[in-house]
Amino acid sequence: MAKNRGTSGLRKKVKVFKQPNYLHNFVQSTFDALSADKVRGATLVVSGDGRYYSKDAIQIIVKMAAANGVRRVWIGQNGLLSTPAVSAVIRERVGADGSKASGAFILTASHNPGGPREDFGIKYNMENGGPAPEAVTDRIYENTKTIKEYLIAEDLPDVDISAIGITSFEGPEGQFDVDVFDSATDYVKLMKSIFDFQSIQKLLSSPKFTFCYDALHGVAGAYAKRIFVEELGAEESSLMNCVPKEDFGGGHPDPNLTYAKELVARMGLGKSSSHDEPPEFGAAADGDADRNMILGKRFFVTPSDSVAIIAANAVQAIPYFSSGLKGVARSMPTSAALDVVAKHLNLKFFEVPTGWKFFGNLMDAGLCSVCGEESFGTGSDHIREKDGIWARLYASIGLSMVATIIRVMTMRMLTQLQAKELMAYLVQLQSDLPEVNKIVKGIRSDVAKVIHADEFEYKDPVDGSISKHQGIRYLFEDGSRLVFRLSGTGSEGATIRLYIEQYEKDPSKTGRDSQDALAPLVEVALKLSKMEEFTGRSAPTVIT
Ligand code: G16
Repeated sequence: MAKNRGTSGLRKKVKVFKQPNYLHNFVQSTFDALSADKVRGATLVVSGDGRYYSKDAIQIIVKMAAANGVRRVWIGQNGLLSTPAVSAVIRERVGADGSKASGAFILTASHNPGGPREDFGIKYNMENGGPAPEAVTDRIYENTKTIKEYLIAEDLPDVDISAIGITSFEGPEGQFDVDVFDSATDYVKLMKSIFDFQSIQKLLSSPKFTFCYDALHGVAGAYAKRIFVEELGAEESSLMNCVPKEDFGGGHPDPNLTYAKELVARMGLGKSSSHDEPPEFGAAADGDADRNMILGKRFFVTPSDSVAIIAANAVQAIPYFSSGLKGVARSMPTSAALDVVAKHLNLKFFEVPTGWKFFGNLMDAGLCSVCGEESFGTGSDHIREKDGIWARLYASIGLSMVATIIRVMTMRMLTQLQAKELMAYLVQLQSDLPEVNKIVKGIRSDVAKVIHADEFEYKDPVDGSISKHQGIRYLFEDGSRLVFRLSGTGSEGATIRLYIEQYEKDPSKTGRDSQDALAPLVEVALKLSKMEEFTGRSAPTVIT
């Protein structure tokens, strides 16, 4: 089996997952990587974003769970649970017999497309509701290399996952229950304990506040109608693409300016005026509803700014945070806007590698309340995953504050081919700062000096574990940064992510087009890394 330690689980084309025993090997290797009490007699959640192949995968995992001695499996109706809802279910749901879940298989390839020729994915979340830490994913990977057999209760009949209710079976290891429950109830209850729903309802009923929400045919649709329409009284016409589909309607369920085209057009981006007045506020989610994109009328809020804005206003805006923030955290490539807020509010601050799992330890130790990533993820310690609907609820309250705070611009670029050679070159280059500066000055004399370069390494302050090779950073004297790292979520080939950031102190310059403003740094990044030489590309495949 291929290496499965991606940024968040195993993601491959459906045809790869359909190979004999492929999914089975991953599932058995996961059971074998967990301590026995988390499997035998335990309660497991199995659900996901509903993409193609999920229904088959659920039946396989249920049968394997029974054979491995699992006592009960909880499944969201029709196999649907968003990634944040899975986290909420693990942490909050109590079964009719008082049972609590000890983990979950989440079936999703996140923002990657779905369908017979597209992507499927699976990851395991632990009893704290967060993604398995590296120690566990490393064990899973090692097991996949040596696995000789898997256990499966072939005789167990398929379970009807469309009907709510508990079905009991006589499994090979004794009684085995499958509990199919409503996908939204636990999550909605949690949201109501965090936000002041009455105030949001008042805001949404104001004729001055118009919004639209695009689920890109992902699982967010199952929550959007329930929360925005049924609970908060919004017009159904505010929802776009909110029917979950196995192939996401043929689209790419990635909430960014490239793929959420319909929403971007409706919000009037890039137009100074339009025939139809755009709504005041827009948001989108990815396939499994953990990522989010926030837009204002004719403007885009970068995810890096979102987390800074959330942190800056959390205590005043959200009842859940009324007693203060324990600390804040961002992933390394996320812009330093949050650092500015943390300094200003005198908050504990952490910079972690890419991957939501790194925030979980900080939250469990009571060190962090709000965190975020440039890859369209924001969240808090209410669960242990990033949370697209939470972010959208927050943003509708915080929107009025947005326009004044955006000061940092970021940009991301993708390419394929020879990514590893390019990274090896950059690792070598970063160790010689005078040489780096000589090259930079030769490319653009108007760009600031590089004062520090390194390959990012993280020592977890809670458990002391060390994560190496987390990307290469070039830090400039004026606060600008260039970061290069390999993506860990693609299902094929290799993708380089290039993050370009510039701090702008002058408020009169903050409205500039980010591509224009960043042009000198883009030139430096492409030439310094010999991008064209290594990859044959002189421009990115996607800019977000
Ligand atoms: C996953 C992780 C995120 C991480 C992202 C990075 O997101 O959950 O914490 O920021 O991957 O992606 P890449 O490695 O491609 O840059 P998701 O939404 O894909 O599960």
